[in-house]
Amino acid sequence: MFNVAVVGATGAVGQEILKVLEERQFPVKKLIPLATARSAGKEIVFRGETYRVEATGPESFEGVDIAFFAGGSGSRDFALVARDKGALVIDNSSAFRLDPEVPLVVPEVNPEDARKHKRLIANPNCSTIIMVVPLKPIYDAVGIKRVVVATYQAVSGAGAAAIEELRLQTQAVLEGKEYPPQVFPHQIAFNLIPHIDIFSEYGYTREEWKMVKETRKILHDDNLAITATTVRVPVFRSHSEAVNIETKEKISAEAARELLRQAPGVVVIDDPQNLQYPMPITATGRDEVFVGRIREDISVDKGLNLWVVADQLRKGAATNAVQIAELVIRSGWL
Ligand code: 2RA
Repeated sequence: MFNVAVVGATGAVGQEILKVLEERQFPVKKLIPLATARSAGKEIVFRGETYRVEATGPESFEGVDIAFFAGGSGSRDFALVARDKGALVIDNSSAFRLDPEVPLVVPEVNPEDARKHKRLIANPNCSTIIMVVPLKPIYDAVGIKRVVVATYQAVSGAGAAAIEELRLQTQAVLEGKEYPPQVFPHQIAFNLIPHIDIFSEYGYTREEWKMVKETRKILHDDNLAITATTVRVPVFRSHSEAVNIETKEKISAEAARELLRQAPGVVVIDDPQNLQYPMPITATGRDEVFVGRIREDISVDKGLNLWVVADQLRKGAATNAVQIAELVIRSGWL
């Protein structure tokens, strides 16, 4: 049994981590829910017990075995404090993801990387996790030369305030009222915004670069060509991605479907004749990555198109983080 801290326990990801720990009966001896000073004093419920959330401080990590950092900005220094005090830190922020000393792990894809941890393991970005789970079996079977991905990302990826903004703005628009954007740069209700995180090199956003660099790190392939366009859509929960793959060897749609059916953490829903394909409402509340619309890209010799959907708060964040901890414990790598 372990003393477990959850930093950012009142946020969208932190709340989900608590839920996943409870559902998966994670061996929690003592729970320490932490947050910023602003959220300290709020109450959370875990396994039927009410806890008062404390403000995160250097002394918060005394005796902590495992610390889940939900990924809020400014938690970087505390992650290092927790690690130095002896906790295994699983960090959902982007602070350490590309650090060569820090494993970036999706348990279905690169579990062995976790073995090399120095008490700090990074959880990849949600849209990366969702994509690499179905890419991995194809990568192993036939090799991948290039990936072109467009995302359709739910507002909950931007946190609890973003969920509220979509809800209130949708109501306001329907009532013909103004609701100026606060979280997003533009109106999100009845709109799409081709802009997630800040703009960076070559006109790509940081979210797009995360998908490129993190995927290469997870698959250990710096030569993988990958380009992304990431888009915010007025969906509350679960990200979708249109993934185009150029493979090294040819694979038929049927063979890819079979591979994906066997792949850990993947559910194939692909029966277009009966209108069966995954959608955000299919994936919400689930831990698997759903794949459908599997077909050959007939514009090239060796190509595939996939439609991929997953609950980004669960598999894209909380579930993946808890699965990393389970992997480390199970493998005796703690
Ligand atoms: C988003 N990628 O959806 C973020 C969350 N990690 O905005």
